[in-house]
Amino acid sequence: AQIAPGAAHVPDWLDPDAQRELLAACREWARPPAGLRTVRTPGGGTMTARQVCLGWHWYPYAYARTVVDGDGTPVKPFPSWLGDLGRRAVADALGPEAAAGAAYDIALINFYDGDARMGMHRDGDERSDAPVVSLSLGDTCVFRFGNTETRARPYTDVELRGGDLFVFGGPSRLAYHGVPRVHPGTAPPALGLTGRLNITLRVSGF
Ligand code: MD3
Ligand code: FE
Repeated sequence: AQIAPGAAHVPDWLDPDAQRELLAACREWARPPAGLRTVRTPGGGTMTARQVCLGWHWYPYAYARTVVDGDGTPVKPFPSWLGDLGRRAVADALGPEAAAGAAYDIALINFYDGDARMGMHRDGDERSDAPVVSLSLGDTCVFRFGNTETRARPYTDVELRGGDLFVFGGPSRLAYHGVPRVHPGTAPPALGLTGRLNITLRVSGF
């Protein structure tokens, strides 16, 4: 379903096997070196979701090839199968024209426990306007999709469940968005994940 121009939600895009495989890969990527870390913002705040990056390392508010705000090691490579998954996701959500030539080279993976949230923000550190692909695993969350002008209303709240795909392209690429709440204990029990995990795929343009 399209929720705004260029923003499409595809519930249940990942089948249970695909969810299991993606979770296993995320757990591997979360291990040190260059593993899961707590992100500290320049203002002295701490993000409640913990993060691991592939391809390029994001630190507020820029990209680097090493974990400059962590163990200093090289960022793990972005695997080509993940780029294929990203193009398939965009083609399914927005159509084949939108996916053509999108060379995904960044993955940001956020791990949320029951109390974790993400404040309203825009993602503007990439130089490409290629659509951002979001894949969710585990607990359901409230995803807040706003407007391009301000972090306040008007916005639309959408439930994002494990297995859901969301793609943000066109005019939605620079919209404010956030995660005001996670619903603990709503993950499919067979997956074996406590909490929520979100993978975003991006094109750096670098
Ligand atoms: C809209 N992640 O990693 S996913 C982020 O659930 C981020 O972890 C949230 O916001 C999460 O930056 C929300 C949905 C999402 C991701 C990227 C976007 C929406 C977006 C980029 C541009 C516009
Ligand atoms: Fe974001």
